[in-house]
Amino acid sequence: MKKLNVGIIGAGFMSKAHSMAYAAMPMFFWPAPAIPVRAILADVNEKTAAEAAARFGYERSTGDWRTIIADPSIDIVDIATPNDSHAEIAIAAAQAGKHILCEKPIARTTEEALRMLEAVRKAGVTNMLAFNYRKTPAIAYAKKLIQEGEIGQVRNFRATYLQDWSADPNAPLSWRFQKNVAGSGALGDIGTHVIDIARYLVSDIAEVSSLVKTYIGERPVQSSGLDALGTVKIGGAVEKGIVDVDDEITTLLKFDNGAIGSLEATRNAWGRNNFITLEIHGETGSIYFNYERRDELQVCFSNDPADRKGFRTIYTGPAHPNGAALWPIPALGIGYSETKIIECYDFFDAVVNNKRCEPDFEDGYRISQICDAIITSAATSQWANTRS
Ligand code: NAI
Ligand code: SOE
Repeated sequence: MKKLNVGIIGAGFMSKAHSMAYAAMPMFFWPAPAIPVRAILADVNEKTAAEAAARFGYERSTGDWRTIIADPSIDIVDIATPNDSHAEIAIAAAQAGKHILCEKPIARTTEEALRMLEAVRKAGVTNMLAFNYRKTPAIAYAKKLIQEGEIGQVRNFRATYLQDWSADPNAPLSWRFQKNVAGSGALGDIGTHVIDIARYLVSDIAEVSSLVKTYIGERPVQSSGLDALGTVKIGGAVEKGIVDVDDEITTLLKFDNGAIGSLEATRNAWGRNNFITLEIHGETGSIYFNYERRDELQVCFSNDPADRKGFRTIYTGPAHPNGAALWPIPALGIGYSETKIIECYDFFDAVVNNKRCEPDFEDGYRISQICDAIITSAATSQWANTRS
């Protein structure tokens, strides 16, 4: 069977998730499009790279990502670094003819995103953005129901992405609070996941009317170590640094296909952990999803008999998208890792069979334009067009 050599950049949270998917993908999807070979891992810190390579199963490591780009044996470059390095690495990888899996959001700015898009188009390499939540079987099944007309024309889409790891002002100043690294705050970090799902399930977004807030203006500086996402509390008199990104966004949406909706994203909602909810109302039915109960899709159809009309729960399993590859009966428990395994399968399938991968850099660029419109709308108190 064909093998493809992967060079991964970054040794943190996503490096672990992607590496696990490379190991697991052929165990779930067989025959696999190709076998991922975990060839080399790079991190800015050489010692961290060596440790992570041993832990995540890579043959070798390096302290310089350019080693991966220069290596002719590497087929795939996996970008699992913070957002400030996505553009530089992706453009170099495309110029070297490598296929690219890049973490979300595509970049810090739309200008960077456009340069990345132009580079992959020019090189003709397969490219994918890691908006993995849309790979959750229940969300893919919602897409199937909508495409098959089960709820009729979509009228309203309502989404939240709520977390609470940044609600405590003593949670440290992660790179996720620094505009020069992250680009934006909750908007780019988690809002983009639900913008991706909105575009996937409904249609592209034409206009937005938005509010953007920052509640906690400074945070304790993190002295060392990997990003701990608020789990390490720094108390007492400590040096503080400026937070220059948003804590929360809320926006109304007008879709290209005439549907309307709303979307909220914050990492400051006490009690909410990874609370991605979607409610979609169509002419003839409704769909509800909550990622904290991600095996389940709730559906309601207008033609159900009057005495039993209401939401009912479908547990995803072998009968649902990618379900047959995962587990033999419903409700065994789909997790975050499964979304990454499906993402890995889709990417390898696209590379080997020379297909367009979804979501790709074009989707990432559009999502970046939508984020810009959300910021513009909040600043001007006006509706903003996502294409101007
Ligand atoms: P992290 O902070 O856990 O790890 C980042 C790693 O990249 C660190 O090991 C750091 O030393 C390394 N690094 C930073 N700059 C580098 C450079 N120029 N060259 C080589 N190594 C470098 O970050 P995490 O959480 O893994 O996030 C990485 C990316 O993944 C971000 O873009 C983030 O938005 C995205 N992400 C996506 C998730 C999803 O659900 N799809 C979940 C978490 C993060
Ligand atoms: C932190 O908000 C984070 O790790 C995001 O960066 C991811 O994209 C999200 O999936 C989980 O939470």
